[in-house]
Amino acid sequence: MTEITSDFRSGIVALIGPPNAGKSTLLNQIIGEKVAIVSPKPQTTRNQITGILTREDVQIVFLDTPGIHQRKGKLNSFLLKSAWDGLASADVIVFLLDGHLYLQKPQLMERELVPLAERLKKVRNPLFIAVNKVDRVKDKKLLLPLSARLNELMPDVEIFFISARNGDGVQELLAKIIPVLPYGPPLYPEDQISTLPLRFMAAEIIREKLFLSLHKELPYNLAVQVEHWEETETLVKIMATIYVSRSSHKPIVIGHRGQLLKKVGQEARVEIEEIVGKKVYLELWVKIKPKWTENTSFLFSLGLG
Ligand SMILES: Nc1nc2c(ncn2[C@@H]2O[C@H](COP(=O)(O)OP(=O)(O)OP(=O)(O)O)[C@@H](O)[C@H]2O)c(=O)[nH]1
Ligand SMILES: [Mg+2]
Repeated sequence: MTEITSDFRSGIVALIGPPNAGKSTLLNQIIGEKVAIVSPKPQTTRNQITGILTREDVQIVFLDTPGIHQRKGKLNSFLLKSAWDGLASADVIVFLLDGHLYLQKPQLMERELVPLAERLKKVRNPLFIAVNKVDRVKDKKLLLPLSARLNELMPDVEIFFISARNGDGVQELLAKIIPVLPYGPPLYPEDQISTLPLRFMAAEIIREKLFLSLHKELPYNLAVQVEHWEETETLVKIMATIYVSRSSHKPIVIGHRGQLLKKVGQEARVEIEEIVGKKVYLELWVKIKPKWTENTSFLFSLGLG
């Protein structure tokens, strides 16, 4: 057990930024384990995801949030609320953005950054900017105009250049965050890495495998819920439902002769076994739930809103 001294610090750090910036990847990199699902598609994260880092001198609860975007609809507005709510409770905010993408698409940078910077300027919490994916930028000098623009938009905010994927610059960022956190005892046991229930983690892993296997609008129109969880000493039996919004989506999710669903189930099972530390029997069902993305009570049941 870590000995708690009076100079122990503990606090909450929110990771916020546009979709696909690498927030969940950064969380996993910092925690050293996969607590958040990741995919190349934007809007992978839907709920606030926590990851807890405990060291000799500090405990940080990181809040990974859904990417900030400008899309319409109830699901999207719930996602935005969840992202901005993350800020209210945070001691420190890390604003993460995809540096490589903005080098390719300067107009997108203006479109995404300007409204976000305006909003972030109004929050009082200490703020850091992390320009991510610098592993994809061979000539680092190319990043200078981006940092100049960020300086213009958010003067006095320190900028870090990081790679959430390989960890470059991440310890330097942490070293700046820690002294800003308040003194206080740890809130969670030192071996706990998230506050999320295993049932939720399992549903997320299934959703990640679906995100990776499906394309176009389909991933955005599905939700996963664990309906049944039965545990013995050596085995966990899980039954989960994949909800799709249209009848035409159901056969796509199931795949030819059930191949896609089978693959998703196998991939998810292996990872769920890792987190529960037991053998897993996983059963997946696909159900049609028209317009679920606009259904408030269903969104609540997914932990949104
Ligand atoms: N090359 C490179 N790719 C990265 C890095 N960080 C994240 N990625 C990739 O970028 C994609 C998006 O990463 P996520 O971590 O899911 O991004 P996010 O900000 O959580 O996205 P949302 O949850 O959709 O808002 C994934 O394909 C990651 O593998 C990085 O430092 N370098
Ligand atoms: Mg994410």
